[in-house]
Amino acid sequence: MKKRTKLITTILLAVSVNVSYGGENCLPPDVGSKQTPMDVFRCFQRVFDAQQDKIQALQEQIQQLVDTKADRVYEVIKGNFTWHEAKADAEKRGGYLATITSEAEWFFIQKMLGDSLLSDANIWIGATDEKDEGNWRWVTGEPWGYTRWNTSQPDNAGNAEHYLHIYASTGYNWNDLPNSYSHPISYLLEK
Ligand SMILES: [Ca+2]
Ligand SMILES: [Ca+2]
Repeated sequence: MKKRTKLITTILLAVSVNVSYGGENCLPPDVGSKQTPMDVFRCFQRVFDAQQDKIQALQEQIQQLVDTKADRVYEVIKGNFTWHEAKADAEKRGGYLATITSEAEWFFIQKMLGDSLLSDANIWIGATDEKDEGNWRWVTGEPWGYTRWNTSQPDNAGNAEHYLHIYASTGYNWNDLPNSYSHPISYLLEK
């Protein structure tokens, strides 16, 4: 139970910094402004409602994360792997290539790993469309839904990019790559 409470606290801390005020400007009306106090009130109400929706969605994600992954740990395994080598190595260690199935899980991973994740430019994670082009699947069979694709990705370049990796220089967005790549690629282990 203690572990769960710690997990929930950590995730809440991680997501709280990402909840913003929805980008709407609700400044009080200036003299001569056409904006009335009621306009300002309605603006704040919209911001509040949007926040509530976002917070509720994150709470649901956190609950799902706790229900399904309360005892999981994540670790960056440094090296120079092909995607299939990384998958086999993760299984040999009793885990699997990490599956990131919600925003809450991604925030948690970032919070948990910090610099050890940030320092690696390329990290394999556990999804592929090798069996059916464009039909991405997690290695665990978890439902495919949450994504962090970088702009214009996945592009299946050379008709050979079927493996998912996190690319640090794009703000940790996702890209598809071929199984074997010219730069060293570590991987994210989940177990
Ligand atoms: Ca592909
Ligand atoms: Ca690509």
